[in-house]
Amino acid sequence: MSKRKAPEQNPNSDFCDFLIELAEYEKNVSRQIHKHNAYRKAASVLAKHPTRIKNGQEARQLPGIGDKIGKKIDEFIKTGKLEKLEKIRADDSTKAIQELTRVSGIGPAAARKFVEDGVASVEGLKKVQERLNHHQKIGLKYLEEFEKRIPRDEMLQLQEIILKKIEKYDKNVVPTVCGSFRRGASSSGDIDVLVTHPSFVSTDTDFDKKALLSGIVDTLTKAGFVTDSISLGDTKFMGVCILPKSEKPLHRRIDIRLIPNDQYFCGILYFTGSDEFNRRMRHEALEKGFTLNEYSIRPLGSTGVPGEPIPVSSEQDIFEIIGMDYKEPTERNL
Ligand code: DCP
Ligand code: MG
Ligand code: MN
Repeated sequence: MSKRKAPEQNPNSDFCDFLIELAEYEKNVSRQIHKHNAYRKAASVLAKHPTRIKNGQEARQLPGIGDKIGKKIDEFIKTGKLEKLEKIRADDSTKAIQELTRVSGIGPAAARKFVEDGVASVEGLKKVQERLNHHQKIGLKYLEEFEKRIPRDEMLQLQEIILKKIEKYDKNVVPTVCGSFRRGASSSGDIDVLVTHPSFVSTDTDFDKKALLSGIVDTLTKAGFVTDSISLGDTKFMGVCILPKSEKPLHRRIDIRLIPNDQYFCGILYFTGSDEFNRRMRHEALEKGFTLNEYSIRPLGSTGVPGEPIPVSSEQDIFEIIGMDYKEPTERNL
């Protein structure tokens, strides 16, 4: 979690830790994404709070912290632990599901299925390779490497190669590295690249998307940058890359998305995140009568039916339409 401060800067780090552990449980095991989001939001609010929270009552004054989390904070202060977490930690199938979802390509549903079929650990997975799909095999192969975050310095070097190779392949292609990197994060979990081409617009059904994207992927592969492909569709590549020629390169997850020119700025906005920032901005848009997603911003008629996409030629345009002050990517770390 890039947004977490080091414990010495965060007087509420122990609360944040248990909230994040609960959030992970809700996402991976009980699969209640709303609860997951609620715990994460509470953790991020507490992480930013400058002083030590004294009790649940005080915590409830903060946005995103309600009665339930307030009670948990009281319980934690009083007993030094949480009944709910103790139970979660002690449950074998929960532990197994948590362990299996460490593997890229194994989500909560697949993990549950493996556990039901008697495969309850990463070691167990290695013995049943034939039951894994291609993505899961790669996830298992690079498990430890994918779990290591990418320092910003390496992100900058990776970006340089991506931009250089793509420019060489086709100078009209416009690449942008988004995700936490674009928000200025000191480390990133993966590399999120968006590319567009001036002659590719969403209404054009003739444009050969597949040729362009696979051409880019081929170029990056021949350069020794892309090492594995997880999946290659018309507009989305999921794969693995390394810093070529470095001594002991770690394998990193990379996604490359090809976006139509007219949807590029909504795409960049979305894939820059953070996810919490996106949720807030979508909410703000709705209040002003617009619907915003990764493709477009559209006005909502009085009946709530979305109209045609509003043309935008920058991220600023989108903020302006909604009537929000522009936020630089580095100010979107919510
Ligand atoms: N995104 C979103 N909602 C999701 C998933 C993603 O809005 N459920 C958007 C916002 C994210 C961006 O896509 O910032 C990229 O997704 P990542 O999972 O790669 O997240 P980050 O790049 O922000 O963080 P990390 O450094 O962990 O990769
Ligand atoms: Mg990312
Ligand atoms: Mn990503």
